[in-house]
Amino acid sequence: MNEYMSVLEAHLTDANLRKLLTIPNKSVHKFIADTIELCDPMKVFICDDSRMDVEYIRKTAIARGEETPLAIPTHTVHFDGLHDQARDKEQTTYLVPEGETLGDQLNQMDRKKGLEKVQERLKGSMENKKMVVRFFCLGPRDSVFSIPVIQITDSFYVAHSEDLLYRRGYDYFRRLPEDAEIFQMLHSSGKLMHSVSIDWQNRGVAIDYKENTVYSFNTQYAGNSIGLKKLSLRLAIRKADREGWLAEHMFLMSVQGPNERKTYMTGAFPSGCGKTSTSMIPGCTIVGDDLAYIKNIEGVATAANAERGIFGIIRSVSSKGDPVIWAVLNSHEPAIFSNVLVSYDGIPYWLEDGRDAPNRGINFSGDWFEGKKDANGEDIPLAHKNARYTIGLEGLPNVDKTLEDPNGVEVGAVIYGGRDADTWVPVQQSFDWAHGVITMGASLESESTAATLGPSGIRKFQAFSNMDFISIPLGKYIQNHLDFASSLTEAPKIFSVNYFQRDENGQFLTDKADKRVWLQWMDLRVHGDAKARKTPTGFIPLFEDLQNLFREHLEKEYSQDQYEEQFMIRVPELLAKLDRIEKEYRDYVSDAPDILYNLIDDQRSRLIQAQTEYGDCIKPSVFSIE
Ligand code: SPV
Ligand code: MN
Repeated sequence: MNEYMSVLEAHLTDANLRKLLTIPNKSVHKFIADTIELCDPMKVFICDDSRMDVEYIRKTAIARGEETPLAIPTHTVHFDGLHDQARDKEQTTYLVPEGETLGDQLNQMDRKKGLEKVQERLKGSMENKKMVVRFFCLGPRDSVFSIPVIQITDSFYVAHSEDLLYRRGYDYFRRLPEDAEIFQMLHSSGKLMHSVSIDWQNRGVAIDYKENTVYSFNTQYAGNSIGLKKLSLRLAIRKADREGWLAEHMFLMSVQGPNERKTYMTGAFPSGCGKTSTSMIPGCTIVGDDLAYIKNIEGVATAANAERGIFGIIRSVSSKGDPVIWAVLNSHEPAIFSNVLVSYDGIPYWLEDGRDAPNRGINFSGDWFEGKKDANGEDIPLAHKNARYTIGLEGLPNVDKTLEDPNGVEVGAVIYGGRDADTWVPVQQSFDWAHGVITMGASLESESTAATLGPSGIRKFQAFSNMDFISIPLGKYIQNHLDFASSLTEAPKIFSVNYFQRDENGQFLTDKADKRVWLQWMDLRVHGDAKARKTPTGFIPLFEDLQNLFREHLEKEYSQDQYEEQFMIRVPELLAKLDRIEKEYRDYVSDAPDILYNLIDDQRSRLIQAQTEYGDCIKPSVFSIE
């Protein structure tokens, strides 16, 4: 008998209490009892991952109107409120104990004050509602990557989404030692109207890293509410910092090279910049599209996917451009669509899906018809730009067979990329690990997208594509990356990519499909099978190698003109970028390591020297082959 028993006994039915008490961990009992006292739910449901319990969650999400069935019986749609369509960065705050700081770039407030605000927001938030308790495991179960997570929510949509996205963990929790480190997630949608959070002006996400607990309130958008996604990533980054590994906003995939060899690559692109579409490239297999944990296991950089599903952007997914996703979204594999348009016969539509859209239906604004305006007189689009789909990975024909491997996979390459109109070439390799960490990861910039609230298309500093989630001072985070390689037998190769280069008329210089070639070139470089030209910013491909790869993998003729335009070194733009990055660190990152400034200086000198010799725009062919 433990001290929280009276609260649990008073609020749980015998059946639910029995399910809970097979998990012996007292901190779990305490978290649940404390939440009951704070949020005052009418009922409590403990989910034991049995088929019956999991089905109950899906059915209740539908019965409560948080989801609506679609024409395909395994599919549902969920709508978020008009003002709750993306991650709210402004209202996402770290609760920092007295005397600590996370540096000038992260939103933070005094922990004590923050906890008071959280208590205020969550007090009585589950009156007249049922509270769901679920147990999950981030990373494969029973592996060095596993992190147990308890999720409490009053949203059955959240509990259902997590079922598709994460590994069930009830049995795993039953085996945990008493002192296991557990992440605790507490979410409440707050006041609802038509199943939508209406108190969005008081929404927030508060990260109490001291207690490994994250609170989310008055929101339902998955990026703010799903505890195992970005809420846990922020805690995982701190855990990784303490334990000497890396928790990253990265896909993890396998590229097939000559003779069927497989090279695992992990890639960090900001939200909405091509992580999912890269990991879905035909001919490759996917382990994960959003969150990777990378550990040094016996001298080898080894990675696993924290998740087992995809919460993907659906805009512009079409039968032609994304045949794999398209097929899954039209199959009977379970799926939750969010913020799409639903026709009266239950078919979901979204922006740029390549179909003729109906001119009316239901969307996030309610009944929708073509020409419908919002309060400001602006057209309401048929679906939101950040509309999404939620699916499990196991239903995909291209899922990599290591998805559940507790040993993870060896990482051959790490890729950094953003929405960058005018600086980086389509693909290049860093000179070494430190050069890649500093001039690629730490120097990443990207235009903002609809994945976060606020205007899109604004160039922002986006170090490691992880700026929205980094939860330790940035200089320390960079130093951790530098240190990570020092005890590896061989560090992965680091590359940068840029799918968003434009010419002076604003036209993209590369095709969506071309990324396959950049990856195949990386595979050759990882195995020492291709030479490269050494530019001031990194190693770039030879024209002949790309020409062959375009023929072999895309049946496309790649021209010398394309090569010269795409791989031209744009010196003034690159120098301006170095200045912006250096200023960012000097102004805001007091703990940036010296090597960052040294490597930026070196890159600047190489660029200036090349500019003196060859001018502002330098053809790739002038650089020597190594
Ligand atoms: C992202 O925005 O990076 C996502 C979706 O992957 S979410 O973080 O859940 O908003
Ligand atoms: Mn993401």
